[in-house]
Amino acid sequence: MATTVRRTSCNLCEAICGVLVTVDDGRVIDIRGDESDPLSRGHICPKAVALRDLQDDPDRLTTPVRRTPDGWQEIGWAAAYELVVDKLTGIQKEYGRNAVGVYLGNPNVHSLGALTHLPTMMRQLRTRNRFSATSIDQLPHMLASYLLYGHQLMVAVPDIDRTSYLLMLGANPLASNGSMMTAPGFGRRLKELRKRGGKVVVIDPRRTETAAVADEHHFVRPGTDAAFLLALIHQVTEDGHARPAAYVDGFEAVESAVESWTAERAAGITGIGADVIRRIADEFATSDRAAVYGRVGVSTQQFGAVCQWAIQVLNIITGNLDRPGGTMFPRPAVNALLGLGRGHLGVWSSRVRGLPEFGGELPVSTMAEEILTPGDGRIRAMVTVAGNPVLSTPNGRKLDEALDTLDFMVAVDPYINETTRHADVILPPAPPLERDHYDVIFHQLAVRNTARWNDAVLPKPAEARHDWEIFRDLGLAFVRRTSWSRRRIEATARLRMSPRRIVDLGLRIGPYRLSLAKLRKSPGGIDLGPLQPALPGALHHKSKRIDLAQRMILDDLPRLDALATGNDGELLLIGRRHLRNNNSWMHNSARLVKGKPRHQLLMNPEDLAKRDLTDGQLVTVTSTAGSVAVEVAASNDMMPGVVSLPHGFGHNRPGARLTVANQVAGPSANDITDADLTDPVGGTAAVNGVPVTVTAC
Ligand SMILES: Nc1nc2c(c(=O)[nH]1)N[C@H]1C(S)=C(S)[C@@H](COP(=O)(O)OP(=O)(O)OC[C@H]3O[C@@H](n4cnc5c(=O)[nH]c(N)nc54)[C@H](O)[C@@H]3O)O[C@H]1N2
Ligand SMILES: Nc1nc2c(c(=O)[nH]1)N[C@H]1C(S)=C(S)[C@@H](COP(=O)(O)OP(=O)(O)OC[C@H]3O[C@@H](n4cnc5c(=O)[nH]c(N)nc54)[C@H](O)[C@@H]3O)O[C@H]1N2
Ligand code: SF4
Ligand SMILES: [Mo]
Repeated sequence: MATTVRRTSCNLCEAICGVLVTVDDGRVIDIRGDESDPLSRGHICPKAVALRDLQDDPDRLTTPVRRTPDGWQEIGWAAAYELVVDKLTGIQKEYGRNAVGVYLGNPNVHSLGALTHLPTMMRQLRTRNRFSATSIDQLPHMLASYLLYGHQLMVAVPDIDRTSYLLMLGANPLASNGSMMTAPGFGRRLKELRKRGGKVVVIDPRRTETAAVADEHHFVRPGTDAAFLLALIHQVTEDGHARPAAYVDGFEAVESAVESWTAERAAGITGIGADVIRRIADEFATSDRAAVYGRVGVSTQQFGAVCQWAIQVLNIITGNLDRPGGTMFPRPAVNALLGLGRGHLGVWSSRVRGLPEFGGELPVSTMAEEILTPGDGRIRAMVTVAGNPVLSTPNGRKLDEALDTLDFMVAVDPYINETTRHADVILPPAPPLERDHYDVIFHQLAVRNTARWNDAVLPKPAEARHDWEIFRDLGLAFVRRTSWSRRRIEATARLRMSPRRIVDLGLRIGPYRLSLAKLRKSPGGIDLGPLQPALPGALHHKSKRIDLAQRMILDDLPRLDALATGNDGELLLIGRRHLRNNNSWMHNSARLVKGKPRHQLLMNPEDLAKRDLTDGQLVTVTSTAGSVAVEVAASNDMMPGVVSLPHGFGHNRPGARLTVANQVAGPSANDITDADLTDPVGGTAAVNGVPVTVTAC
C-alpha cells in the first residue's frame, strides 16, 4: 500500500480542527493541521497527534470483554449483547424501569454515531435515572437558552472575529481551545482581535494562559461572579446605557432586581475594585461591538444559573445580542436543534434529594445516592457510555464504592479504567480514525458557519463495531421485546438508518440545501460565511419575544446575600485544564503525558507562608467530602485564598488497564469536591469554589 494523505477532523475537543493524516501501509505516520479548513485554518494542538496513539494503544479493547472470577474474558458481540439485554430487562422487570441508571459521558457529543443512534437506544430503556456530563458542565448555558430563547441548544456565541471588546469569565480557551464557542486557533483569533484595536478582559481567580495574553486580568473570589455581573447590569442601567431591542420584555423587573447591586457592594464580595467594575461597565456598554462570555468557572459553581442568565442579560440590554461583533446564533448546515427537544425543567425530581430533572436528565451529583439509598426506585444496574464518572463527578470515591454494589453494569468504552473496571461487560467501539465524521453539535456553536464531512481515515477491522452499530444492535434487541406499536415501528426505522443517511437528510433539509455528495467533494470543508443576525424570527418562543424577568432566576437572587467571606484558614478550591490533558481519559498516551508534572495543587506563596508550608511539599487537602494528598506548588498566578487542582487524575486503581496512565501521579480532584454542593437552580455540580483546608501531610 502506498503512502496517502487523508483528511478528517479531530474530535477530541470542541474546536473540531481539520487534520491531514498520512497513512503508510495501513499505519498512521503523521498528523498535521489542514490549512484548507475554513474554520481551523491549519490550527491543531498536541492532542491531535494522540489520535494516532488511540489507534495503536495496546490497552485499547477491540472486542467485548466480560468479567469472570478469573479476570476479563473476551466474548463475541452476539453473546455480549444477549447478556446485556437479558440482565437489563430482567432487572427492570423485577424492580421497575428506573432500576437501570444511565451515565452518558463527554465523548458522546464528539461522535457522530453516538449522536445519531444513542438517544434512540436510550429511549428504549425508558428510565428516569438518566445522567450525563451536562450537569457538571454546560447545564446553566442550556437553561439560560431555554428560558430566554425557547430552546436549550439555541446558544449565542461570541462573534470573536468581529468583536472589539471581549469580556471573559471563568474560561481559559488557551488551554481548553474554547467551549460553547467553537473557535479553533483561539490564540490567533485573540491576536487578530487585539491587532484590530480590540480589547480583551479576563476575570478569573487564576492568572491563566489566556489572562496572560489579554489586555486586563482581574482576580475574582470563586463563586462570586454573579455579584460582579449584577453590578455591571446595575451600572449599565444607571448610566442610561441600556437599550434592549423592541422584542425584549421584563427589563424593568431586572432593573429593580439589581437596584441594590452597586459596584461597591459587589466589590466587597468579589474582590474586584468598585472603580474597575464601573469602568468595565462603561467600556462594555459604549463599545460598538462587545461580547461577554463565561464558561466552566461560572457554570460549575453555586450560582451558575444566575451567572449564565446575567451574561445573556448584559449582552441583550447593551444591544450586543444578535449583532456582528456581539454574541450571535450560528446557522449550521445541519440544524442540531431539530435533534433535541426544546427542553424542560423539574418535570420530575430525583428520588432521594428531590433535585430537578433538566431536559430529561437528573443532576449527576445525585447518582451515587440513587445507587446506595435503599427503597423503591433504587438504581440496581448502570449503563455508562463514554464516561468516567468515578474521576469526573463530585465525591468520586463514593460513586466508586456505589458502582461496586450494583447487580449489573455495562460500559460502552474502549478502556478498562477507573469506572469501567466495575462493569460486568464492556463493549468497545471503533476508534476515531476508523469513523466517518460530521460534527452535528459543534458547528451549532461555531464562530463561523462552515461544514465538513470526512470519510473514515482507516478501514475498521471486520470484527470491530462502530458505536452506532452497538447502539443500533442493542436498541433493536430492546425494541424486539416490546409489543407492536407506532413507537416500536418508528424506533426500528430510526435505528436502521445509517449515520450517513441521517446526515444527508439533515443537510438536505438544512438552510443551505446541501447534501452528503456535495460535501464529500470538498473534504477540507466548505465556508458558509460569518454569523448572521437572526432575531426575533429565530426565537423558539411562540411570542417571538425574550422575557428577561425569569422567575426562577430572580427568586434565586436573595441567596446571593449569603455570599460569605469565608472562614479563617479556609481556602477555596477551583479546577484547571492543561493543553495536554483531556478530562479523565488521555493520560494513556505517553506522548501527551511526558514533560513536567502538572497535577500539583497551586497556591499563592502568601498562603503557603501562613501555613508554614514550602513549595513542593506533600500536603493534605481536606473538604467536607474527604481528603487527598498532593504536592503543592507555589504560584503567584493564584489569587490569595484560592487553590487549584486539575480534575481527571487519580489513576492507578486496582483492576484498571491503563499502562501509561497508571504511572501518572496526582489525586482525583473529585475525591474532594462535594456532591452536596450544587446550584439549586438546575442542580449543576459546584466543583469550583469548594471550601478546603490545606495542612502538612
Ligand atoms: N472537578 C472537576 N470535575 C469535572 C470538571 C471540572 O472542570 N472540574 N469538568 C467536567 C466536565 S466539563 C466534563 S465534560 C466531564 C467529563 O467527564 P466524563 O463525561 O467522564 O468524560 P471523560 O473524562 O472525557 O471520559 C471519557 C470516557 O469515554 C471513553 N471514550 C473516549 N472516546 C470514546 C468513544 O469514542 N466512545 C466511547 N464509547 N467511549 C469513549 C474514555 O475511555 C473514558 O472512559 O468532567 C467534569 N468533571
Ligand atoms: N486541553 C483540554 N481541553 C479541553 C478539556 C480538557 O480537559 N483539556 N476539556 C474540554 C471540556 S469537557 C470543556 S467543558 C471545556 C472547558 O473550557 P473552559 O471553561 O475554557 O476550561 P477551563 O480551563 O476549565 O476554564 C475554566 C476557568 O475558570 C476559572 N474559574 C474557576 N472558578 C471560577 C470562578 O468562580 N469564577 C471565575 N470567573 N473563574 C473561575 C478557572 O481558573 C479556569 O481558568 O474545555 C474542553 N477542552
Ligand atoms: S484543539 Fe487540539 S484537541 Fe481540539 S480539535 Fe483541535 S487538534 Fe483536536
Ligand atoms: Mo465539558
